[in-house]
Amino acid sequence: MNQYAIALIPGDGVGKEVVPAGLQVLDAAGKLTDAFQLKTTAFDWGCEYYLKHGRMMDGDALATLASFDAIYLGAVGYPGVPDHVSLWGLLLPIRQGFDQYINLRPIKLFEGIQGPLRGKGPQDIDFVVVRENSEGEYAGHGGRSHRGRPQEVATQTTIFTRTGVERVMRYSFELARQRGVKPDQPLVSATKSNAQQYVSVLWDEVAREIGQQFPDVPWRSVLVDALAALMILHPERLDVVVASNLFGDILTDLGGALQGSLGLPASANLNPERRYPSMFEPVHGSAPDIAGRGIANPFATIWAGAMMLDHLGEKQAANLVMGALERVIAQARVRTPDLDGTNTTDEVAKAVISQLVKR
Ligand code: GGG
Repeated sequence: MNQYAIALIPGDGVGKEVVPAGLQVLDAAGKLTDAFQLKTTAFDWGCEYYLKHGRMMDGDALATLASFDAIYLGAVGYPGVPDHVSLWGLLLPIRQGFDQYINLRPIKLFEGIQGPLRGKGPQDIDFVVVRENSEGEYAGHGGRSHRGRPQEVATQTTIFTRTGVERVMRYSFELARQRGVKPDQPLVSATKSNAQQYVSVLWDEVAREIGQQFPDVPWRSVLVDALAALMILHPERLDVVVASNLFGDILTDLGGALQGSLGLPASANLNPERRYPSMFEPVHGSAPDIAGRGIANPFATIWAGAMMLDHLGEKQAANLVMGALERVIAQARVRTPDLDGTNTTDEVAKAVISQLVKR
């Protein structure tokens, strides 16, 4: 039996509710397949920790986390701690410190969910956004001077490196190839090279160079504003989208809306070379408005857990969890309020477990 050391960081708000729910499902999948056990260690890092200790996580957090096989994270951020403090104190140091340069965010409308787009069903909305996760607009480069004076200045420099763009492009072209080449769904590279004549032009040049190494994979470059419109008007034309850190973040919230609820989309922060642990999390944040009521949708966290199992090599269990999730959604009997249901987080997790059957 395989054993995996998993670091749990529930974090803030609903993160503390959805991570235990997700873990129940993953443990049940381990028992059912008799293939693996998750040895978990929970860390109480987050905004409450910050208010007590003046930092979001331990000073040696990365050294501690480095010994784990994967990290399962809930959400970060809570009123009382500025958002940039919580994000730069926990999530971004882990993504950057562990060189998790791929943020994989699948966008899929599940059977049984009424999406917001007229005339578009599950067959039309099924694509993956590959978000560059280590640099770009989130490089953390910049500063403020002359604070509070009329001449105050703030800069936030976008940094694209050739290495950084090459590796995210290569990953995306390989993913498009793996998903099966479809001439009517070329890989889309999100750009803004009309306005951003340095960073986005480098991005486009590298896309062309890497594209030449994948002559079988059709691709095109689309301005990010036009891409936002395309996601609404013709999502069926999308299969793999590669985008910079900020563009990818914004587009995938739009993608979450296309899925019918922000309680659904999941994401994987991957270090593809496996030099460091990868991290799996729902796309959504800590949702302080519903935190503590036990009604947060655990779907995204369970889905992120399935991505973690897949990454660990437990493909059978990952597929069983996804199948169970899809059946619960399709049956529409057990749902949290974001999907117009009346059930609790725990009831949804239990419903998913009840659908976990070997077929
Ligand atoms: N689930 C993790 C979380 O709290 N995400 C909210 C957030 O603000 N994320 C920013 C990002 O993904 O860049």
